[in-house]
Amino acid sequence: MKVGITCYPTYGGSGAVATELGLALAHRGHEVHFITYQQPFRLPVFVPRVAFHEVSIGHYPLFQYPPYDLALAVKMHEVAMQHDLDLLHVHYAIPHATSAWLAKQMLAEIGRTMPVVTTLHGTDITIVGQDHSYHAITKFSIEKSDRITAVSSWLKDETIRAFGCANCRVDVIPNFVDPAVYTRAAHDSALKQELAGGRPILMHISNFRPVKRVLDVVGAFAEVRREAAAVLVMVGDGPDRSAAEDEARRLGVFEDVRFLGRIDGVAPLLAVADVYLLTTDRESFGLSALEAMACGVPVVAAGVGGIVEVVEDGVTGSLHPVGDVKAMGAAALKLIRDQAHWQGQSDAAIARAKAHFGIDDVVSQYEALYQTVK
Ligand code: GMT
Repeated sequence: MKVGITCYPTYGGSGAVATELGLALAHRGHEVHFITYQQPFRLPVFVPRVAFHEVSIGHYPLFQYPPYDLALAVKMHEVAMQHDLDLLHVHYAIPHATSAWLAKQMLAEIGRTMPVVTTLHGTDITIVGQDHSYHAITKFSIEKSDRITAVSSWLKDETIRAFGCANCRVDVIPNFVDPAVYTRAAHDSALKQELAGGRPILMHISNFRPVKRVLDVVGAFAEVRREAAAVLVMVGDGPDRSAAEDEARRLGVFEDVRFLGRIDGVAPLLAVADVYLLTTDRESFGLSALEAMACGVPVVAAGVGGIVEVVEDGVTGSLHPVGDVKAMGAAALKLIRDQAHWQGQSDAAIARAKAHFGIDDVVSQYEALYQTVK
């Protein structure tokens, strides 16, 4: 099949999932066209059967807000015609599902059918889509999609609740991980010495947006640090990074926190971590938690949203009330102090990641879905 994929190309789970899916589809012989404003961050320079089409936005002094969604629709229309696409698969509803609907209408004018598959990822439903400025167009664009998928059952239910589209058929296709990449065996363990001088490593990866509650990550680490030697590795960047740095200073643990900034390939880092911390207050899935689990890293998280479908409480990590940094700290401390407990959760995490979220199985689910609209 010839598939057009649109996503946010910069750092973030939805872009990572869309890109890994495109690469896996190409590997299976499909032709994949990424249509977005920048080369997706997980897309290597050249891969057979994969093309990147850059959306360029015309500027004009009248435009205080250049209309990216229109430029995207035009590029989708152009790529669909030039490459005879079979379908458009958009990741994150706003504005991608709307642009795809526009492109579909333009193609219909010349007698071309263009099915649109929309994958809902998280804040497109839970935050941005519920903002009054975007609610009606998000509901419309979701309802006009030929197929809708959500990355967790929780997100599916939340979509139906927030948009009232009781008749929408939303299929749950979870995020996935490649166990050949996300494994301790594939990476150099010497990095652990480099980062932490052999001390246990707690890790967090995100875009440091308020929803991630990165101050709680630092708070939980401070609980651990009070009792044991350890290092916190914070990967990523975003609006709350400075506040997290300040919190580390305030709690007297700044010397033991490494703020690495934005890093695209996180597998080598996860492969040397001992505990993964995820403190988000509304997580639709938690891709980084899954990637950590695949690397055998138990996850200590706030037990909300779709994260409870990823992390099995007490088995592959533990789930706690949002903001309960004491409980999260205590759970992390137990993991780094009790080797047998850590090993049990680590083994279970690897097994769960492979059994429920393996790349081959999930990509097949998308392929099957595509066949229904082709
Ligand atoms: O919704 C977002 O915050 C953006 C998105 C992203 O691009 O990082 O994250 C969401 O999609 C990921 C991939 O499906 C999920 O793993 C994240 O849980 C989800 N983020 C939230 O729900 C906060």
